[in-house]
Amino acid sequence: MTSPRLAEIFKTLELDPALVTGGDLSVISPIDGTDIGTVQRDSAAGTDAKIAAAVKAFEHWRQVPAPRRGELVRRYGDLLRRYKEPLGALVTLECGKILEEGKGEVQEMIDICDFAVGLSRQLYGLTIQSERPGHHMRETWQPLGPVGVISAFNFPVAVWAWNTAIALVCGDPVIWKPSEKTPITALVCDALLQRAIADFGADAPAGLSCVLVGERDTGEQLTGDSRVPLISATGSCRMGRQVGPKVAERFGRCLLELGGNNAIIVTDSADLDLAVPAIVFGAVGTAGQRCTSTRRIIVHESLKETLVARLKKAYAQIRIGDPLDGDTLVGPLIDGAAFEGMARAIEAARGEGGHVTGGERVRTDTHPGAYYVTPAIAEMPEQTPSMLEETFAPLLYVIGYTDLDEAIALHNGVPQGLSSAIFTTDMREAERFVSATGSDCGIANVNIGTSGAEIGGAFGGEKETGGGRESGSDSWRAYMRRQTSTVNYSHDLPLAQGIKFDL
Ligand code: UN1
Repeated sequence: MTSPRLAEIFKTLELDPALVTGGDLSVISPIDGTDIGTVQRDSAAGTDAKIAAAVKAFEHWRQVPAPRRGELVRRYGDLLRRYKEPLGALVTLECGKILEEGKGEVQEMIDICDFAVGLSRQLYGLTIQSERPGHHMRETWQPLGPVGVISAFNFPVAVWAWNTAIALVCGDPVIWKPSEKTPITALVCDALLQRAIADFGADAPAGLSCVLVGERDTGEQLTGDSRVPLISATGSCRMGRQVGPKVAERFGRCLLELGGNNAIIVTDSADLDLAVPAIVFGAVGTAGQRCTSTRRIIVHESLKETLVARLKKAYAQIRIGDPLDGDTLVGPLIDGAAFEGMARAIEAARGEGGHVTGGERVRTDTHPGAYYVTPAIAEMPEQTPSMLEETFAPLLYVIGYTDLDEAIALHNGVPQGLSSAIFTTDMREAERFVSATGSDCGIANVNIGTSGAEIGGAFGGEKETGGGRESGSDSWRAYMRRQTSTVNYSHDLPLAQGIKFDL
């Protein structure tokens, strides 16, 4: 391991540095573009063996009572509470989000563990009235089997935890293929879970959790394996387009959480003291690299000039720099490709008649190997073709509107459907936005921004976002199989629908 910061984090976590030394995949910190460690890729045979171990673990785990399974998740949550600081710092070191957000992610892990512990006593099914005398119908939710989790660099730990805490209480082992850009946080989260598993005793087999380190071919092997009944994948629409059909081909289940193109409508009655900070956090938080980041503002023409002026003033105060420094609000982009994507989108916006401010690369003298940018605002003449795409960077488009129907049509006029918000003090406008004729997204907020969802709700979106729901509410159902049972406790065999079949 080459990074003293990483060495210190490993020491605090009481983990073996061998985990990140001597492997064949080097990990680059986006903070300064340097190597922080190396991890070992899994071979195809190694991947196969890990999937087999998960299948074996399932045979036992599915028989452990759900509240007892919850006990394992509770212990894991305790470990996360203890190690929130170093784990948060590791998230920052490996993916570049600011420390506050790194710790926030660990907090999300803790919260979902708490949620899952409660859930472990609430995996309720229905009882149903039978049309036949002496019969009883019920629905039972049974464990499903090993769950494959594919996660992205931008939420390197929380998204896995949403899946894992729920899957574990549902009776399912988890096989995790993290982004190749953030394998260290994955190995560390797994090592801590293995610690909880070891302390738990014989009820929890080691194969309950594993990490597959690798690139696209490893992901393909996982998605193509029919021993894995559910693939929960977070990433780009392009990735989802490959994963979805591959899993469907073998009649597996997919939970897709793909790209967003999240907008905020700012109406003429909006409280700008709320709207401005919400937009700034949504657009520049995590350097615009959340799937829920605010990408488009649709503002009433009467407020457009005022809003843009206030946004520019706020943008001028944003402190861009080392995400480990407590003062920083915006850290680096993940890599050079992300910067090029942003530069291309800005060029396209200009070509479409947009007026763009920001978007320059900074700190090249002190951090030549890293990609720090000033967040950009693009005032657009209309909703142009380049606005229909998700650019994973702090680039915010602004367009005007005159009536709410038009604003909602613009809002919904993109292929993605993850998160959305309206800022208004008019209850008719607010209710319209969250009605059947309002936002078409999985998340529709009033007077709060598009990002920073709580774990208690179901998280996910419509259209090209993929339709999956993770995290809270009744998302757990995706991790179990529904079984309908009709039990005859009479001495006769009446058939349904009154059919007579006398022998
Ligand atoms: C993601 O970007 O993949 O709403 C997930 C949020 C977070 C989740 C984002 N709780 O910003």
